[in-house]
Amino acid sequence: MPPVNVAVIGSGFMGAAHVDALRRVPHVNVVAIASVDRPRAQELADQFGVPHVFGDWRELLARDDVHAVHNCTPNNLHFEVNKALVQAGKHVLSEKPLTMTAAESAELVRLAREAGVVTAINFNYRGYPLVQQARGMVARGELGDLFVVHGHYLQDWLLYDTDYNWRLESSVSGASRAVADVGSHWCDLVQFVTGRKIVRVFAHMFRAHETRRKPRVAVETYKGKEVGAPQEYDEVPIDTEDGAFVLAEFEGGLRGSLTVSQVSAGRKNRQWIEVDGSKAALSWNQEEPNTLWIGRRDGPNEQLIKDPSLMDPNARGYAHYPGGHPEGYPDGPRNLFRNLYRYIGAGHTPATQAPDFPTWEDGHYEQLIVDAAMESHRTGAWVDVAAGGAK
Ligand code: NAI
Ligand code: SOE
Repeated sequence: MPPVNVAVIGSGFMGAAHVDALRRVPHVNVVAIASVDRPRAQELADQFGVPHVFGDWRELLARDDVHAVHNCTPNNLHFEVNKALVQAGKHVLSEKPLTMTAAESAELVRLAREAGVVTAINFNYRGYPLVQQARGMVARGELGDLFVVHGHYLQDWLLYDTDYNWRLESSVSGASRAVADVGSHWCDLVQFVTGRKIVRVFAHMFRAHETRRKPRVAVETYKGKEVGAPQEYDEVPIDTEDGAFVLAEFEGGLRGSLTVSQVSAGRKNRQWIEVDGSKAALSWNQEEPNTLWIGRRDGPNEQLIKDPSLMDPNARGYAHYPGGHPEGYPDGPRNLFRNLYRYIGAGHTPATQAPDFPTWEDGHYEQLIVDAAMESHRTGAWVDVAAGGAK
């Protein structure tokens, strides 16, 4: 299989994570990094042996030696950058959220189909071995009829009013923050594991801080926790939610609930899912991803440890080391990128083969869920996840 040449846009938290993961994917060359932070992009390029660095991502568009691009920019650039890339004929992996509105994400899906390129979105938590195992167990009916899905996504990095990042600015991040930023991962994960879409939501959003102290210098994602309270700041109003409670109805009448919060002390990235069925239940926690809990009524509960020899064939390929050797956050994207480039390398398209990675269609559907949650919060009513735009 000839190698696929990949460029990464953005050199922040995720730009660096993508380069690192891509370097561990077979048949992929990372050929360029583009970022407005050129010095940091150069530093990454030197570290990982990447030949080209650009200050402007548009320089990638006309290059025939760039086949695919990863968009790791802040949310407000996703639509413009993703659109230009597919129109230039590039395969694109976008960071989540796909765009800031469902109208934009519908347009992107349409444009990508017209261009005939392969698109993906980084709902990276699907890439964990035990998440794949959980999906297989549900699909094989090991849980029986599904009754309830519940869980939460809790963080503390925005707990204090001195914590700041571009995600707190709706013009950069979007009208929803906690739900779109991390609740979207949870919704994607439970839909992936159960194989059922969320069709209706009832949401109540809340804000712990009406104003925050914005430092006069930019603070990278999570770094505010290390540097402490800013010495020089402006007090600014906040118009996005610090958290939410979301009730959800899934296809087939399955019901669920999600609590999401970015102000829960001690919780770092506690993304926790539980699926309860008529025969058994399962739960998985992103902070302890190498254990899958299986609950039973008439027998002892189990803790399945990530160990390829104990896992199903569908999940085994996502584990790269024997049992007792934990695999973690950097390995999820690596697995999804592997699937993506295996698919592109084999010349597949969605018309010829179902993708084994999250796609822009999934990203668009998430955007519809986020929009429905915001409308529900505004109106105090259940809202259907509209099937508007491209499905
Ligand atoms: P960040 O602030 O750490 O990095 C953003 C990068 O984009 C910076 O290097 C910045 O210089 C660059 N940039 C800004 N404007 C640009 C432009 N016009 N052209 C080129 N580069 C530009 O942000 P972070 O945390 O890396 O987030 C980036 C995206 O990744 C967001 O959409 C976020 O939602 C997503 N994300 C996803 C995660 C996941 O687990 N799937 C984890 C963290 C972030
Ligand atoms: C910050 O809340 C963040 O980095 C999100 O942007 C990511 O998508 C999530 O995976 C971890 O937390």
